[in-house]
Amino acid sequence: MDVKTIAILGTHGSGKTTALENFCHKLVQTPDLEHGTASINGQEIHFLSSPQYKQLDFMERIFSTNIDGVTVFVDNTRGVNGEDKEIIDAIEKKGIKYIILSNKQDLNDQKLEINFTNAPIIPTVAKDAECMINAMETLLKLISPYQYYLNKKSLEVINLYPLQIHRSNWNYNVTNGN
Ligand SMILES: Nc1nc2c(ncn2[C@@H]2O[C@H](COP(=O)(O)OP(=O)(O)O)[C@@H](O)[C@H]2O)c(=O)[nH]1
Ligand SMILES: [Mg+2]
Repeated sequence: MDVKTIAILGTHGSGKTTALENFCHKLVQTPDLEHGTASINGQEIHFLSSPQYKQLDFMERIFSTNIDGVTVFVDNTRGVNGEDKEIIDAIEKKGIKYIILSNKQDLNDQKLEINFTNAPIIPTVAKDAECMINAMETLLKLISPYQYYLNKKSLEVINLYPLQIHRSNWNYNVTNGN
C-alpha cells in the first residue's frame, strides 16, 4: 500500500503537537521525535515531527530520507520570523512540495503575509479537525494531483456501501461530526 511521508515543521509553540494529537491515530511521542499516522481522503499518511527547538537539525536528519511533502506551521499571533524563513529556505533548497499554515487564526484573523515564497498559505486552528484535513488535502494535491484524484474516486465507490465499513476511523468521525 502506498503511504506518503509528511514532515510537520515549525518553530516552538506554533501548534505542531496540538495538530498531530488532533488528527493522528497512534501518535508516538519521544523526546526527539513525534510520529503518527492518519488516513486522509483515502491516503495513508505517516507524519514526522520534532518536539525540539532546533528544527534545522531535525530537517537535516529527515531530508536524507524519503519525504513526500512538508507542512510548515507559523504562529500567526507572532507573524513570520527569521527561523520561519530559515525553515522555508531549507525546504525550497531541497525542492520538496510544501504548504504553510497560518496557525492560531482564531487568535488573529489577519492574513499572514509572506513575500519570499509562492507556497499556499492556509489559515488554520490546530484543534479544528476540518480545517486541518482541508490543509492536508491541499498538500496531497500538490504532491500528486493524479493520485489525489484516484483516491477521491475510489472513496466515492466505497461510499456506496451504506455502513461505510471500509472507511478509516478518521473519515468516519468526520462524517459524523465528532
Ligand atoms: N488558540 C489556539 N491555540 C493554539 C493553536 N495551536 C496551538 N495552540 C496552543 O499553542 C501552544 C503551543 O502549541 P504546541 O502544539 O505545543 O506547539 P509546538 O511546539 O509546535 O508543538 C499550546 O498551548 C496550544 O494549545 C491554535 O490554532 N489556536
Ligand atoms: Mg510540540
